[in-house]
Amino acid sequence: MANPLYDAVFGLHAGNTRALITDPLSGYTLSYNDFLLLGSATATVISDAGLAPGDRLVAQVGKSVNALAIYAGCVQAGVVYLPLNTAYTPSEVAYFLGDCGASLLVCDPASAASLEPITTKHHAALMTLSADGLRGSFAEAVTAASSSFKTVVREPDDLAALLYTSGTTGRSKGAMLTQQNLLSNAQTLCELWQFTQDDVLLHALPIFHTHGLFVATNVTLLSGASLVLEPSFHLDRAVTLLPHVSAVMGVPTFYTRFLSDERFNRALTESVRIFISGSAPLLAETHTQFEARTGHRILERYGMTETNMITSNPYTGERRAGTVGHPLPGVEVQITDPDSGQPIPDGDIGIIEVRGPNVFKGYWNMPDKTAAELRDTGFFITGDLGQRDNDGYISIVGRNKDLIISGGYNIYPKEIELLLDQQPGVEESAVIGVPHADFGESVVGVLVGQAHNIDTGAIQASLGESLARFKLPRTLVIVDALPRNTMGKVQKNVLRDHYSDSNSPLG
Ligand code: MLC
Ligand code: AMP
Repeated sequence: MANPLYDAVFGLHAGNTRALITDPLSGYTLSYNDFLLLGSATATVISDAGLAPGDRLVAQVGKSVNALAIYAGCVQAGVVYLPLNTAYTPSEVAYFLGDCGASLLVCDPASAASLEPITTKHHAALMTLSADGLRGSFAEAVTAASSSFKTVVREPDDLAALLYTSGTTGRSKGAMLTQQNLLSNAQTLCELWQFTQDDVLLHALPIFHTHGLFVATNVTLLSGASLVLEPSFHLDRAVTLLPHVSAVMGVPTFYTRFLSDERFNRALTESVRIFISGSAPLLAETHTQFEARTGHRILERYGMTETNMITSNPYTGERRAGTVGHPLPGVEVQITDPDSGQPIPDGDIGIIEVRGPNVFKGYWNMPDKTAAELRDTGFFITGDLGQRDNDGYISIVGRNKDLIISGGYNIYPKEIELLLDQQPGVEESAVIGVPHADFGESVVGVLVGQAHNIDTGAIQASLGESLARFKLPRTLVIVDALPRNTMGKVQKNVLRDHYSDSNSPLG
């Protein structure tokens, strides 16, 4: 094939008049063919902006059909797509732009003034696209562009996307995802979850992460199904849309929010054949309550930016609460001893490692980090702690990495601690995740110092200048000292236990 990902996911739909995007409430639809034309016009704009195959395009834009077309346009033009969380601040964007050596940034018109100095510094072009996808210099260029674009030839091992994921050192790493990584995973999931052109997926996830961008979008496109493309998860709209869809993909917060709505019951979910959850742990309790209310057993799967999807509960077999199911067909999982790296027997807890066509190529310009996490044998060390039972079901029991997952967003404590340590009056700090009913976990910052020397309000304001709001500690507490073990290492588990029962200041 000339461009395996483009041809399989997008190109095969040329001339297809069925709806790719649909809004059952307003009656709006956009056919596959019209979306392909939009994607090709987008590819023309990208190419006319001077980007050659392999160049990087960074997009920090709201969720819209035109934003999705940037992904399609990049794949068709052979350009590496790098989507960013819309919550990132200019200083966060500056890092990504500089690190990847982007040629073009597409951002919201409202952010253009603050991002322009950054693109100038990094010699990248800047174009704008509004959240509804209709305004801005990029939108205007797409409207005027030719929708005939000759698809650029790509090899399976060529990069399709660069997705940044934070690291334990506080420095984000660009995961290099190839055409083959994305395509093989989408093909496997499409088959496993039995997606067909009759499906209508409620798509309320952001399209700047693996879950909403690759899992939800590629699977739908491959199967010829339709997407109800919601700008974000809005409970009332989602409840209203449920009778019109056959599939839902979400983070656990979607499901706990559904359960909090008294309209959510068996009748409302009759048309849905599959509810899929991932990106964060789904409590067994949520699984059970969900089944009691609707008769549906949520299908939980497990994945990571670097690996796409790794395991899934079965579609037809038993979906076991509290587990993430079996390795996907063609994907190998081994569970290893954290110290020796050797595989351990079923039932024992160790580090989950994964190998297969889904596993990324390495971190952008970080050979040492790549070597530390991707073994010569091809196994990627996830840093998740898990165990496999006698029936082959894998459970995730913890993390061997200092990571907080809040509402499906990853937050790396180190990044916040580095900033907290610089604040007036703060001698040192520790950032932990504590249980949160809505987001699963929320962020607590523990500061060492004297209360009269520390202005927590000023600290929050200072952090807000450089960090996306979802990363900000919801609570800051001041203590005399941090608990340490005999080796001098901060005992975060002790802090988590101490602050676990509340999201309010505990002193
Ligand atoms: C929003 N806020 C959050 C937050 N999302 N705070 C902590 N954690 C989050 N996840 C904050 C905002 O900063 C704001 O704070 C306030 O909450 C309201 O913002 P909002 O935008 O109205 O929030 P809401 O719409 O309720 O969003 C919550 C959410 C959203 C759960 C629907 O976060 C979401 O869609 N999450 C999905 C993330 C995802 O796709 N993850 C996949 C990663 S891929 P303030 O202070 O400004 O008022 C991956 C691999 C895999 O992990 O396996 O899939
Ligand atoms: P990210 O780096 O954003 O791709 O996040 C990947 C991490 O999300 C994994 O390493 C896991 O810790 C977590 N994760 C994804 N799916 C699940 C799941 N079903 N259960 C528990 N954790 C999950």
